[in-house]
Amino acid sequence: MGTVSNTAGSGKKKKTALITGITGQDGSYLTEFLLEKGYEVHGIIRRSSNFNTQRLDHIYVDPHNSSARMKLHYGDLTDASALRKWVDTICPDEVYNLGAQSHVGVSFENPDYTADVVATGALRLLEAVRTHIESTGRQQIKYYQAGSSEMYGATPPPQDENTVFHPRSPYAVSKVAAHWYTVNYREAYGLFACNGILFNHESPRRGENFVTRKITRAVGRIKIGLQKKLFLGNLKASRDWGFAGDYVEAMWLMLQQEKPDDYVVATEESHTVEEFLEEAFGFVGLDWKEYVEIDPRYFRPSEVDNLRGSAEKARKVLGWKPKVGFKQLVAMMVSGDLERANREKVLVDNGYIDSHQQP
Ligand code: NDP
Ligand code: GDR
Repeated sequence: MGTVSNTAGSGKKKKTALITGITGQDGSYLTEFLLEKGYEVHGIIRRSSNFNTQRLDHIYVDPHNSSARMKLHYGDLTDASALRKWVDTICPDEVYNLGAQSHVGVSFENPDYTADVVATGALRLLEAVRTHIESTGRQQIKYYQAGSSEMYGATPPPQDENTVFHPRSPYAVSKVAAHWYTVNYREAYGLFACNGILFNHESPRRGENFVTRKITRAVGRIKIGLQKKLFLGNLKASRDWGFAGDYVEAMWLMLQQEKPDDYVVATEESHTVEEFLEEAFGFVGLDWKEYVEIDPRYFRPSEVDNLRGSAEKARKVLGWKPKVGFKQLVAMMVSGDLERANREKVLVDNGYIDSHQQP
């Protein structure tokens, strides 16, 4: 945990960002992106019994070192007082609300908690920002809300900023609430608040229980002989999959505009889970049909069949477009997981772990 400073060694004022969800996939890419731009980055992390900062380890600098520009603070989206305290202490220029119980399937199992973190958590953070501005008389703090294509749910593609929301899970309903809280704080209090409506974005840092990473992890392990089967649910679902590294730039661009607004961020191309399997197993010369089994446990009570975004507004207004396409994304993820499986194999072969454990 570091002390809070807003000036660079040169005396030049640095921009400061506060990120919830900094330990997640997007949080780690956004932190790298902002550090590269010269920001000081503060992240709110949850206390957990195991370290949860693996995605940040490669950019972590001991806070005792005066060059450290990423600082981590304990807090939680369920804890309004902590959120207000960190906004007051850090006085950020930009706040990125990426924290969430972000697994759609899990949200059916933990609906109440999901709503608390995703919907009310966003409200708590907006309120912390609003009351901080009100009580300090400070200038604007820019706020980014991590919205999701899941909000469109049952509404058929292509989906853009004017498409009607029809959420299909407690997670998606909570994201719709967070979306409208954000719009309301913009309209009611003039807050510079933006909703990014991001379609699925993946990377080698994607959580291992999302379908893309679950597949690429299995491909690596099956190829190297550490795993025999892969159990999945609905293979017919279609998603617009992009690369997380590209998408964090769009988040930042939204906060650099003159006026706050909402934007869809997507590749405008969609593929089924089956097509992802074909591409991922095919990349290492395997036929997925020999390894994949369907386990109804992974079916959701209500499914989102088809998401494909139209990102014309982001293209025109933000000048944003994705750099990584579908095949490149799959190749990047499979290569990463093949390398990881090779390292695991060394440990398994030498008796340090068994093949079910992860290093
Ligand atoms: P991850 O699941 O990888 O990361 C979620 C982050 O939220 C983690 O840092 C997690 O901490 C943190 N978090 C969870 N619960 C709380 C809590 N109670 N208080 C504070 N922080 C909490 O998600 P992604 O990086 O993939 O996604 C980032 C955001 O974007 C999320 O809000 C997600 O819903 C949204 N989104 C994601 C899309 C995608 O395709 N990736 C698409 C559209 C929206 P910990 O590490 O301790 O678990
Ligand atoms: P999604 O991502 O629900 O789109 O939410 P996920 O990868 O979990 O599912 C995509 C599709 O694959 C089907 N599926 C499986 N999914 C998982 N997780 N595990 C399986 O075994 C499996 N088999 C088939 C699912 O039914 C679904 O149709 C992600 C999250 O990052 C959200 O936080 C984000 O808001 C949206 O993307 C956009």
